Amino acid sequence: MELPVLNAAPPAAPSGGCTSHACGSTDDQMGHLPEHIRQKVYNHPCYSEQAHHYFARMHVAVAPACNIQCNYCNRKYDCANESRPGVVSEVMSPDQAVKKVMAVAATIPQMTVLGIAGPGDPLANPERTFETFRQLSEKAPDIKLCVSTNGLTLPDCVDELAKHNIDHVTITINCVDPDVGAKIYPWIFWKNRRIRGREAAEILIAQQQMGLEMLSERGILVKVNSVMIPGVNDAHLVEVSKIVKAKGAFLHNVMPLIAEAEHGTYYGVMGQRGPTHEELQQLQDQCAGDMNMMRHCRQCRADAVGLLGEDRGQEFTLDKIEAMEIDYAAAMVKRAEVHAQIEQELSLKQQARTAQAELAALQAQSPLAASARPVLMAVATKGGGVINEHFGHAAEFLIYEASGHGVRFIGHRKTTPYCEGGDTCGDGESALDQTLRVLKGCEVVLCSKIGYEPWQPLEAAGIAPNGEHAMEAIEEAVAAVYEEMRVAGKLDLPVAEQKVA
Ligand code: CLF
Ligand code: SF4
Repeated sequence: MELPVLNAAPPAAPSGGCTSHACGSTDDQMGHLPEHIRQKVYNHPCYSEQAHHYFARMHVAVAPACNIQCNYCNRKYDCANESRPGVVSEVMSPDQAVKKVMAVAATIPQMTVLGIAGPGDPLANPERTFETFRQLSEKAPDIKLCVSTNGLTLPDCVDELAKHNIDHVTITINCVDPDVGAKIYPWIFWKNRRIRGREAAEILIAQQQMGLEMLSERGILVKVNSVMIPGVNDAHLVEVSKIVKAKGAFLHNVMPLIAEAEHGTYYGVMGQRGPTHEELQQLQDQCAGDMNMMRHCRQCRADAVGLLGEDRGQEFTLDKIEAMEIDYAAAMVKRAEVHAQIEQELSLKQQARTAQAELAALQAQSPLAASARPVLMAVATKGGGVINEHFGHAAEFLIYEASGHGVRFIGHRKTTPYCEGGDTCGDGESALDQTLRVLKGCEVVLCSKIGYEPWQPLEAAGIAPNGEHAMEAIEEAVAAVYEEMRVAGKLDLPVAEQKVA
């Protein structure tokens, strides 16, 4: 059977390259990337911020075992190096996993990437992990394959990874100093022995670094995940960023520690706190001087399905998959058509972004830029790069910073949807109160619609609700609102804070 070839051309590189200070996001640097690397990232929702609005990923939970212990992990849950702690995925066999992937790919043509990320460490389960990859590279060659690991056995697996055309590998590297590592990893299981303390961290770090170098030599793209643990490795992660970049890592994803006592992890029980939104952004900005930073990670489940931030797993339970008839050759034709449409849209968006970046570069040189303060805006979206979500239905908001230098994406914040939250949630906090707390620091919230009721509390909290840019491209709408604020004189900095342009 001859399989159709996907439209392989990624959106054309912008001619001007990156001219705004938003450099540091993968997309703004796409124009500088060699063609073979652009091919690998343009439709990978984790490696390209822009792609995550359009393309979906899925995980299959085929890897139950782990060979190390992290202080933020409890083995009852998914590997917290990629997933939110407290989330449990059901383990499946490689055969079941392959069937599921083909069912999802046929149903959600935007799904471009299959990742194995748990529930334990994929490379501590090499037979199950590689059997899944082997079958998929044969049966569904239009799907990119991706894996995430703690790195302990990575050097032994590099040849096998290359053999199955696995182009994207994530290594969780929380430290390069064994004294820091000893505070994060109580033990590792290595050469049939449990090794503890500093010696364990030393071995783990050496294996991670060796694995990173070996992958870079083979041209496999490496993303490094780091869990930010305040007081343990936060001050150290800028150094980690420098080192992994020098060794060829493509992207750095600094994720917040989530430690709750009810998860039963060492850090949770000991009351180790996670970082605030501000602390996380500050560290990401510091690391961005040295590396491309990922800021749109959703800490997915080991069985996640759909766009980042959505979970369509319930549509693909084993009984439902059993009942599906899948004609994968026909599905590939459909997938190729959908991908071509998205690529066309991305290409147009890229041209608009380039024009916007050039304008922002000009504006940045004007005295206005020096006297206008940056503003954080929250955006409700269901994907597609447009403002298309009702305020009351949003389970998360994307956060953008607008300034005289342009618009940049800085992260996302989760909440309980206002319309589904009832009167209270959690420890008595109402859904609206929770959203107000989550949006702290933002001055505008952009959504497709907003009811009368939350309007006044938002304004009282200093957040202007705005439903006037429904279905518009996010970055253009944020820039337009910022310009309106500037014209209305809402952006003037106190004289003492104005820089000389
Ligand atoms: Fe999965 Fe990870 Fe591959 Fe993406 S997730 S294995 S690189 S396909 Fe992505 Fe999810 Fe963050 Fe991971 S948003 S947790 S970074
Ligand atoms: Fe848990 Fe993942 Fe760490 Fe293993 S590598 S202990 S599964 S967080």
